[in-house]
Amino acid sequence: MDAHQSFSKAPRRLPEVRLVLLGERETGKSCAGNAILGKTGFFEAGAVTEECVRQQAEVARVMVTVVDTPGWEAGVAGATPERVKREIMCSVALCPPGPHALLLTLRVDTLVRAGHVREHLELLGEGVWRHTILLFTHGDQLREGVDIKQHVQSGGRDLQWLLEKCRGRYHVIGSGDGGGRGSGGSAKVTELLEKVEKMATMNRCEAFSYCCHRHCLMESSIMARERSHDQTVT
Ligand SMILES: Nc1nc2c(ncn2[C@@H]2O[C@H](COP(=O)(O)OP(=O)(O)O)[C@@H](O)[C@H]2O)c(=O)[nH]1
Ligand SMILES: [Mg+2]
Repeated sequence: MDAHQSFSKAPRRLPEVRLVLLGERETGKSCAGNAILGKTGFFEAGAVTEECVRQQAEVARVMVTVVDTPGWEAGVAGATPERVKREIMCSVALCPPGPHALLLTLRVDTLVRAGHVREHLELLGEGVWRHTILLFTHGDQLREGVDIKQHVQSGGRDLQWLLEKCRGRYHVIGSGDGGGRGSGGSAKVTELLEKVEKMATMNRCEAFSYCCHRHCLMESSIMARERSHDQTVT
């Protein structure tokens, strides 16, 4: 049986699935978004994502919405431009009433810095962790003989901290996963959607909406301020 069909036969609580991809630049957010939606070209991979982009597709007879976001730079704390921070804060407003899951992309071949991740993720509030799944990307780059479970278990303190914050939720994806780069990979997407459903059940199917409203209000007040500033200077 096709993996997507088996997902469609599983007990379903969510009539649709809404996801937001967050992470450092070049961790593979846009690629992962394409893999989830089953086609390359939904999101522009390999180029800097300047603004949030929302795309939708039916996956296993469920409408899946994915919001791709600009990533933050690896490096010094506090160096992320306000523009990127604003995009992160408003990403959740692009899939009202809020995403079921935030997928935090982490490359398997790069050291994780929890403080840096936290600085950006908690722009959405401390409640963000309840809805976050660690999405390991570049799964094809795992060291030979090491599977994702071993990679996670042998990860350093920063990774363990993130894992604990996400109550052990993680998934791995790599080139070839998803309909875009080969049909054999769709099982990985199916598994991911099942994990999202499971987490949503734990969250009583409540979307990540509280912060969404708070930050939408914040955003509209920023925009209003900018507009009034424009009017003042012209
Ligand atoms: N080998 C490998 N390369 C990947 C994978 N995912 C993304 N890439 C490459 O990593 C680069 C950045 O990917 P992209 O999705 O644009 O990252 P983003 O900046 O986080 O959106 C691109 O050149 C992709 O082709 C993966 O799973 N495996
Ligand atoms: Mg991108």
